[in-house]
Amino acid sequence: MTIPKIPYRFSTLATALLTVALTACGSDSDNGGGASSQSSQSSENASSSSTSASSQTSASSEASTSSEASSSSSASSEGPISIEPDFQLSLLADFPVGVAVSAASEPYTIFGNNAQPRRDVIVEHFSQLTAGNIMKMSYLHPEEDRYTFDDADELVNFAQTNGMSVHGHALVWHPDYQVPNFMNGYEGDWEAMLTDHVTTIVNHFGDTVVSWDVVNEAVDTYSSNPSDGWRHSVFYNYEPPAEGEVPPYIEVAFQAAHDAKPELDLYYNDYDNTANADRLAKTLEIADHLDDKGIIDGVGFQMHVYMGYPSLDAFRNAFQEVVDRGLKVKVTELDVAVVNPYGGGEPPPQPDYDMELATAQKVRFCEIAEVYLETVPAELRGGFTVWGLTDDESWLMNQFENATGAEYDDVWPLLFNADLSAKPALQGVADAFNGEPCSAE
Ligand code: 9MR
Repeated sequence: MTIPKIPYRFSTLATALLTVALTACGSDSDNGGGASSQSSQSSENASSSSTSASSQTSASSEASTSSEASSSSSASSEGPISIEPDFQLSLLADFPVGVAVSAASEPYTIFGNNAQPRRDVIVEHFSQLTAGNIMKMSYLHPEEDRYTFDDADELVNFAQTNGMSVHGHALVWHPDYQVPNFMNGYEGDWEAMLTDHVTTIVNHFGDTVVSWDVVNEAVDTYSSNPSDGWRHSVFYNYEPPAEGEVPPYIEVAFQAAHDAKPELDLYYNDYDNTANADRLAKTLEIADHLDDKGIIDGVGFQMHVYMGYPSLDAFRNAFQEVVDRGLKVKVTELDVAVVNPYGGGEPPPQPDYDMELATAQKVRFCEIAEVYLETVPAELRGGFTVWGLTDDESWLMNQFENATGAEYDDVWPLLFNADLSAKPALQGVADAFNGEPCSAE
């Protein structure tokens, strides 16, 4: 059942919001950051995620939801820098506008007793949900003969009830804490096993999940281990590819998903495939191989990016490569950290998230969305998704600390403050969706 989106209302939050007049400030977007920053970011991706994954399961949802109310992501003692939007973001776009959410008993779960305000904001501004965690392999398929769908079903039902779709993430992903134990060193018929995994999950959700990251992060051009540019994961090791070939497990997974539900949109998803030429080339190698077989619909660009890096031209170029192939482009995990700890040398100190920075970030979000709209024709727009709702729930603070040792209380990468008020960045995305110039005004 699809319930139409409700008209704009924000009264529950209105009194808490401080409407601000944005001061003029230029954009950092094209100042560059350097490939090395992206390299370090990416090679650390999996290890830090491990930490956050385990910490997530140990905290209670009640603790997290109550802390939401008391913590503020703004450096200002006068409260967070916020706007009072007179729009619903998703109604400004004719493609999915998504947000990654926590569910079940995770911190920041949208199902906590105190999470109604969080749910309200999500329903207000987004038309698609991605499960940040609970639809990964080990959650859905912990043992070879056992699938656990209850938590994901709750999320999918919530989305449906509120007129939102769900993007599935992710059918095949390598980190060892996400891979079900039985898949490690699997000694049986791995093709049949992986086909069963994909088929069972895709069939379970049917059309309630409209698109999938079928394979996530199969490329590894950073670690010194693989010289072929492929991640030597448990899946790769089932059957390493012949030289110059794409690892066979990727095609097996896509073929199974396609055979199960040919009408769904099937994506290959990866990070650092905008500015990093090697990673983009490998991504396109996968896309071309699957496209020749007619079993891929698009490429997902995670886009964990910074204020000044990558450049807008890098985004444009990467999107264009996919568009030129007639495939869809989906921004799957966007966040824009206001500090880049990988820029070389000592990680910079935590900045003051002041009006100038909030405004620059507004422009940056706007420009990214604008490039998406300018480069990707309407029929190839798979969607535009941010990786979390509020700044305080972002994975990045853990990531940066684990990767560099630098501690940041906040890096302000998302569209909403910890108290659920909207940031100027939300206005930036809205400006782009409305076809208005990206402006600091
Ligand atoms: O944000 C997610 C974090 O909460 C989890 O602990 C982690 C491990 O499951 O995964 C994070 O999400 C990752 C996504 O699934 C794939 N791209 C990179 C994301 C950030 O690490």
